[in-house]
Amino acid sequence: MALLSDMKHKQILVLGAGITGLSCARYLSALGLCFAVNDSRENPFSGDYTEQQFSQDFPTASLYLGKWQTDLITSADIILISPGIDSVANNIAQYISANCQVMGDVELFCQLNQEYGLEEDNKPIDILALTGSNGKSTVVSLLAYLANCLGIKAQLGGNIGQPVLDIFTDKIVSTSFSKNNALPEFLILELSSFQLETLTSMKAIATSVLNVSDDHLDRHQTMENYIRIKQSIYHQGKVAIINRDDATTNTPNPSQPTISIGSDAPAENQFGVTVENSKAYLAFGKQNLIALEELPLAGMHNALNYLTALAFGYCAGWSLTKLVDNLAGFTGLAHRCQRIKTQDNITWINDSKATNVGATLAAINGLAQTLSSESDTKPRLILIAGGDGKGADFTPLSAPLAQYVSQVITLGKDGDSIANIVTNQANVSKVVSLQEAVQVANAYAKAGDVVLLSPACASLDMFKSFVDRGEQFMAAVTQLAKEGL
Ligand code: UMA
Ligand code: ADP
Repeated sequence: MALLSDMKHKQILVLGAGITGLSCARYLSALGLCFAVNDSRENPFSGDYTEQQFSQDFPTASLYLGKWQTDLITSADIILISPGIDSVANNIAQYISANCQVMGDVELFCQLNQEYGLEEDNKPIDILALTGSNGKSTVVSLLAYLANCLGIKAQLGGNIGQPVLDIFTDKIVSTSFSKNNALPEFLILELSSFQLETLTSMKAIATSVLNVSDDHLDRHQTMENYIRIKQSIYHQGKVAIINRDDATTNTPNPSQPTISIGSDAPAENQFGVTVENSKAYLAFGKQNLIALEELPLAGMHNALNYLTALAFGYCAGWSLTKLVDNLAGFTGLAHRCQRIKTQDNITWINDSKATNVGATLAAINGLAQTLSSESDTKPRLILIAGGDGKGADFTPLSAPLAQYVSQVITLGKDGDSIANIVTNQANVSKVVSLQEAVQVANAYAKAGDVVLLSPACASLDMFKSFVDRGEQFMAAVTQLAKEGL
């Protein structure tokens, strides 16, 4: 019980009082440990959670808000740092002592998982972990859905918004009431590059980098650094599931057992896509598994998402036949290319979760088969984009915008940067709000056209979150319907 028993004698500091920080507080408090929580913002809590509520929930904790407490940072033995906090950019790295253990919540979870696993009657929770610039939430949710269909006790955790330490907290809290609260057999873990930066001890059954495209370069500085952080997931798992279409998803360890997925026909024991009599199938080796047209999530990027989920299930020892039988039951997540309204035969698509260029490219390419900006008979695509670009280069969007998009409506902090890469400036409209963007799109659209909100940017310059942005978009479209515009 090295870490657990050790923690009782250590000064523990939780940095950040968001979802992660509060989950750390819940865990430490359930163990009865003393700790401090420090957040640089005056009011970091969301909803109606207050400082008073915090004191009631965590009587053994001290809370410091409004600035970094450098003295606490200097004297801490263990710092649990939230993923959104860049210790260098926040000028706190310099105060951390050389003997201090700095870890993220997932690192603490993984170390504890090994320790709990050594206890009598226990075994560590098996971990299936993935990262990538896009598709993480879709794949982990699909995988959790499939596990549930197969009767396997699996839990989702990580960047998807469910902090992993809650799994142990629930167990500690509930054993006082019931002895039957078994831990899940599998943890299906979504990891961001931020979480990977503080993670070294995960021992997963399988890990994957789904894809890598320009994202979070404001924090990671260069693509090389971002790719290196993403690939660090492979050092912490047995099998590497790689994407043949994207060389940056390769494992840096050439002798690691590898399964690949890709949009081409697969070799033996690999996953891919085959075409027979003009019909495309998901395939495993020579075996066609299911026709793509039978699956609800469209586009080649979603075919790769399906294949990755199958590859993880395969590595976990789940029945491939049963996995395939249940694939079509998963209908996708909100705010990811979600069709929300067809009014006057105009289709509105909410892809608010497209917070980087790669996701917007996938959305445009997915729609491209049915669209053409050159023909009057085919539907036209109108794109609403912009927000906080996080230092990204938008030029990869230039060619698809010219080829497939009739009108680009831009907004937000980096809206002008997107507008600048549009070849024909007559096809650009600049607006100041999402409501105005919807009005402008509606005025432009004709029957049969598609209006796509796929911002290629984070939302935080104008909205609380991508969910808030997506909901405001849907509300604005619904308002149009009410007004009969
Ligand atoms: N804080 C500071 N100073 C800073 C930055 C943050 O004091 O410079 C404080 C904030 O006031 C806040 C706390 O730190 O109170 C927030 O910590 P956080 O930003 O790490 O956010 P959490 O609420 O703990 O949520 C985090 C992830 N957020 C980020 O990585 C930015 C959530 O991913 C994740 O769901 C959650 O942990 C549970 O694991 C969100 C995200 O946007 C969805 N992720 C990025 C992405 O998907 O692209 C990486
Ligand atoms: P993440 O959790 O990595 O942000 P999501 O599943 O939430 O991924 O999807 C984010 C955005 O990326 C959405 O716009 C979605 O349509 C798009 N997307 C989903 N899967 C892929 C993929 N494999 N490649 C590129 N874009 C994708």
